[in-house]
Amino acid sequence: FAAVTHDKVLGLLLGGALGDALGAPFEGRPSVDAADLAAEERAPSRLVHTDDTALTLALAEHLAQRRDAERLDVDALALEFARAWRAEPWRGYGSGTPHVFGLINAGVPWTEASRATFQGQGSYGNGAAMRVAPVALVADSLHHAAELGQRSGEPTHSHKHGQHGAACQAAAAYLALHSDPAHPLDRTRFLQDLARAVRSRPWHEKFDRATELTRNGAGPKHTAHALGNDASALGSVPTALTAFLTHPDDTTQTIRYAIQTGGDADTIAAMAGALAGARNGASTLSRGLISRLEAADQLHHLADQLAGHPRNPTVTS
Ligand code: F2R
Ligand code: MG
Ligand code: MG
Ligand code: MG
Repeated sequence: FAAVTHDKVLGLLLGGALGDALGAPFEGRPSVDAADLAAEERAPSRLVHTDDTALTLALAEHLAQRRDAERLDVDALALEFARAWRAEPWRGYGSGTPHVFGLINAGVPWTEASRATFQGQGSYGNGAAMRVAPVALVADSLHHAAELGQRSGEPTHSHKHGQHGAACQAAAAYLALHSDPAHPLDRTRFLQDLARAVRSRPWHEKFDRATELTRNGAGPKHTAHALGNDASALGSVPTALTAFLTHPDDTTQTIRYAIQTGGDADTIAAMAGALAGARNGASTLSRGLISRLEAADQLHHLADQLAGHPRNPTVTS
């Protein structure tokens, strides 16, 4: 296990936001041309984030402010998420989650509001997974990360697949954060560890397929076809994992691969970028791209707070 440095904490936050903002113009496209993506990288314009980063900021702020043993107050968190949506409803939210947030803002308890969507089934979307990575910064074990991830998902995603998506991405972020970039990542072991943290058959089937895809060096289109690229948790979290496990030592390549899976490109790239950023640190990210990131200052400030969090006593700079 590697020490959790300030550079890794910042890498997790900036990598996620960069994936989101760079992927945003491509969300919903069935496929993404490498030339279009290169043009987006070269453009001088500000990199504007979407709901993925807006809610990640809300969760990171929640964690930074709570230094008690519980770390997560789900009742307060539900209100904070709903307020973040009300402040900026134009950030590219879909339809399900804003419905839940509207109910919460009207005083309906989240336990009820989260069950009001999809004919009472609740959401199995990737919205709980897309925002979850910061919980890895305050977790003291792999299972703790998965548990915090699942609980942070509950206010909006009452379907078990939506919650397992958050548990999976949180556990993956924990493993990436504690991995040593000086040594090659053992991909098979990474996925075996995840399977211990997320005990659900459909997820295990996805992990097996991801193992095959990374072993065979599958490209983004092949991976999207095999694992999915939609806004469901099961159809995007394993795809993001595969992007990271294909390029674990290069955050920029991870993000490019994730965006080129197409479909829910901002969210797949946000999740993959957080994993690669947590492993490789912020210092490996392109300064030019980071300087264009809308939320860069806010994320730097949160990294300072979370790197000094009592959960991270071993942080070194
Ligand atoms: N929604 C979007 N982008 C499309 C709209 C863009 C926007 N209108 C614009 O103009 O810019 N992006 C963001 O939403 C995704 C995260 O979704 P979340 O928060 O999980 O939402 P939701 O609606 O609960 O679930 C997403 C979709 O999954 C399907 N689904 C979920 N549960 C279901 C169930 N029980 N039964 C059937 N279908 C279910 C639905 O298709 C939902 O729409 C991210 O991409 C984020 O970037
Ligand atoms: Mg989005
Ligand atoms: Mg290396
Ligand atoms: Mg999206």
